[in-house]
Amino acid sequence: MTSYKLNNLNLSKFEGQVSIPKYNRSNIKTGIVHVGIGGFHRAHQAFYTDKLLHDESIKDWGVCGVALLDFDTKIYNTLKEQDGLYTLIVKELDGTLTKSIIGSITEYMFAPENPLQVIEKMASPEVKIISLTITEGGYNYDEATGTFNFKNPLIQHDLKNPKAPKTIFGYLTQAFKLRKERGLKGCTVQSCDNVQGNGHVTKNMLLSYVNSAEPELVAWIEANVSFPNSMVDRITPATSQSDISNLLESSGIDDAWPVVCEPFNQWVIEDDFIAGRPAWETVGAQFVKDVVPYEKMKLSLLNAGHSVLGVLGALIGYATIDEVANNPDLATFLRTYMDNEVTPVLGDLEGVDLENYKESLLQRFGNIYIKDQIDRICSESSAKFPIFVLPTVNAQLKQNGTIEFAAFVVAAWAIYSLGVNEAGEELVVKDAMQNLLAEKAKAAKSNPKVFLEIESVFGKLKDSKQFVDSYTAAYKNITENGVAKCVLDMNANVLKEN
Ligand code: CS2
Repeated sequence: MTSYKLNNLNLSKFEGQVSIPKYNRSNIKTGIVHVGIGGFHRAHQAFYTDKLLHDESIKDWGVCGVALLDFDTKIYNTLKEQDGLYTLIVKELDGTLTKSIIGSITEYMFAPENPLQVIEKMASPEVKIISLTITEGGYNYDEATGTFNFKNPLIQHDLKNPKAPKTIFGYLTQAFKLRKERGLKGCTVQSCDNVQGNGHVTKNMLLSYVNSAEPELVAWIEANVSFPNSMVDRITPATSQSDISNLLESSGIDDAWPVVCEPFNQWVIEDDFIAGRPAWETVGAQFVKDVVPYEKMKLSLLNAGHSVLGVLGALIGYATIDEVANNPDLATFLRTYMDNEVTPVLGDLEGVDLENYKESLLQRFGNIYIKDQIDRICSESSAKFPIFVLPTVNAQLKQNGTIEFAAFVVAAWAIYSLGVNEAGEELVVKDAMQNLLAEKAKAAKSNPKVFLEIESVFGKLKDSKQFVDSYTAAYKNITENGVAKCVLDMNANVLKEN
């Protein structure tokens, strides 16, 4: 099949092959600056916004995608070469691929190259929303102190170099400073990351930074910026080389970085947009008064479920999540964790069919076409465990509930952090705290508790005798018998108890 480079000029050539944006992209004004244009944003918010822009009357909600980190050069260059266009490939449950070219990213910027351009854009009056996918770790929250981490060298850099920042906090501060000086209105900062109370956390972290960098701006932000909480969901594995070549061969689309994802998508948002917002509810988003229960449910069941399968699966030697989820023993283990340890702390989830939700998660994890990489899931676990798993543990400990399965997973993570699986093969440990994790993991071999001393991850968990005992026993058990055998025994014990 003849293939063409994906860009504006060639767009119409793909019509008929895949769905393409039907709206006139050159007429769309930028209303949203989005920071973090990785796969997730492109499978989620940009996808919803693209659907919305198909209503020809909507012209104000184009997205300017900002690549924040040096490391993001490749995605920036790709979007630049492709005029912001990319292909979204949905891997349906029966293996069919539904492909659409997404057009909602109409501008793109590379912050390290031109920080002032990004600050100006964020301060521009037509921009009503600054949205973020900066990862769990990007919020710079210190679990040990419950406060903003001023020790982070990048934060220190931003405090010293306000006009050439490196973190989102430096950018937002400068943009709001300009808005204030120019007598402009404020806007909404919308976090789209997997963080409990992501809007609240964004606000608290930003205000801590501003209080130090530009104290006189605090009151202006409090009065002029809103921070809605939201729950975001769509499993988006890393794009593989074969995804790229299949697209080229099957549809003739030469796209350097398509995005692959599952069919399921959900976006639950608090309706708190100080400068207005797109009618995302017309394309499937839900606006609710209180998003907290939804977030809690998703983080502690879906994301924690991922971490459970990821860490256990990695040690056994699996490569993708579907392989682990389709192992009946591990699926039973996960389901028991969800039922016995997570469900009791979820509180009231009015209108949610929890049984159905848990069942559907196991199906989504088991989708054999998604091939979600365990390496992706286990990456940055030091930022994920405190959000996905440990709140459940702390809540269970408070109400004298069981924490045995969670303690087992934490023990597995300590062993995982040694960087070798049970077959002696090397694991790709990718984590901002990698060195410390490895150091503690080594020391944990003779004294497992040492791993729990990483306070910025575990907080005060090392002081809980119940947790430490359960974790230590699990650590010993895994080392002696291996994950698979332990899982089998734990499942059998649960059966006996019931
Ligand atoms: C995953 C998430 O990174 C992770 O550990 O759990 O990326 C997950 O796939 C998304 O949150 C799904 O909505």
